[in-house]
Amino acid sequence: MDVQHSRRDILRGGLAAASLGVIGVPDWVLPALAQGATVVPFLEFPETFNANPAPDRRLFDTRTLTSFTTPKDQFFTTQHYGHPVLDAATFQLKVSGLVNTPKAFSMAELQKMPKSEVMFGFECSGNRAPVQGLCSNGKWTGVSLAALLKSVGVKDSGREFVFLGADHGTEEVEWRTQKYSLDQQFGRSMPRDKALSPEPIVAYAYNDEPLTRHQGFPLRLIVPGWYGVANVKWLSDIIVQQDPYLGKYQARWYRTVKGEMVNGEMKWMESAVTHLQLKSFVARVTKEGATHKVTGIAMNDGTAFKSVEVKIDDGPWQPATWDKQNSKYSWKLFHYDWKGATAGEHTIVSRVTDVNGLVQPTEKELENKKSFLEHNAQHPRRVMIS
Ligand SMILES: Nc1nc2c(c(=O)[nH]1)N[C@H]1C(S)=C(S)[C@@H](COP(=O)(O)O)O[C@H]1N2
Ligand SMILES: [Mo]
Repeated sequence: MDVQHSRRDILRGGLAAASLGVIGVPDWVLPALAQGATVVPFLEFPETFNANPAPDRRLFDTRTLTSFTTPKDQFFTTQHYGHPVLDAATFQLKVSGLVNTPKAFSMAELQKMPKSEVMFGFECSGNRAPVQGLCSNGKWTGVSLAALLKSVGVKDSGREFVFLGADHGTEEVEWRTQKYSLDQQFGRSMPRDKALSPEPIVAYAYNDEPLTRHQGFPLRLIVPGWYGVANVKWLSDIIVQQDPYLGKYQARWYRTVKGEMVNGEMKWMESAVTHLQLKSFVARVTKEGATHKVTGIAMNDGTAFKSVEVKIDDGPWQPATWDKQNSKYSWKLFHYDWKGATAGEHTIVSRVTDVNGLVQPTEKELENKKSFLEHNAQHPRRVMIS
């Protein structure tokens, strides 16, 4: 059952939907703080988390979450070479390599092409406890990447699609015993199937306004269901080639190092950071009268969810309620009313399960993951109830 696509799908889903507690639940809009309501502090939350090294990096304070889409000036931001300032009037997106007609597109040309849009929430692959602030959600509008590529004619031999940002820096590139100091642009790649799939968008707008400079003005790649790093900002070049691209931020920086049991043997594998791993966490707790309202965020690659549950201390897993605005590639908000909370310290944790039966892992189950990227462990929050 596909619980996240529409209310009708949810109602058709019968039993599983009932277990989510979605039937008969009023459509709720995320509330700002109600009169007399207070935000319950998270005990491990470092209050100085956003002070440094702002403004180059901004984390979203999930405790202030009051809207489904993140306002543009609160959208998290992080990047490797600062923010280039580009002039939309002279900007060009150059498409070259294994295409029939290499072409440079102006912003005016792109804006005349048919529009595509997607509600997409993503996190940086480095997002993790205790802050979980490297994630946001909103509506992206632009041109379908597949349509753009079809308009220049991709050759059959084109298998690797490289996306370069206008941002660049000097990198020490090592090859065997040699070291070269080279000026390189930020670059990422995708295989042919992904690049020509219907979802990716070359986006020029966020929540119906031009992208901010932080978000990649005037143009960025949006790859619904993939980690932040795939969404190349200040997108200036698309190069179609045959062989895998092995730039620093593709092959070296964004890797996961983990041990996996294969045929009864531990294999230490290194893999690329691509699609979002199944994850949820408690984002915000407010006290409203006798009830503690828990709001959480869940994310994955677009695979439908089966359930999201919340657990207090050593109690049972309890079903949470989905926000009706959730859509396939958005972040998914969920809600849980915690009644009868007693004074003192408590632990509150969430977990999601997808329709394939994949369950969000515990910290313990991730112990063989050495590197911190793609950290989708269940995240117990400690709160003090007064
Ligand atoms: N050109 C360019 N694009 C980039 C990056 C970058 O350094 N340069 N960083 C990536 C990473 S690691 C993330 S998490 C997202 C962050 O996007 P945001 O700043 O809009 O949140 O941008 C991605 N796109
Ligand atoms: Mo990232």
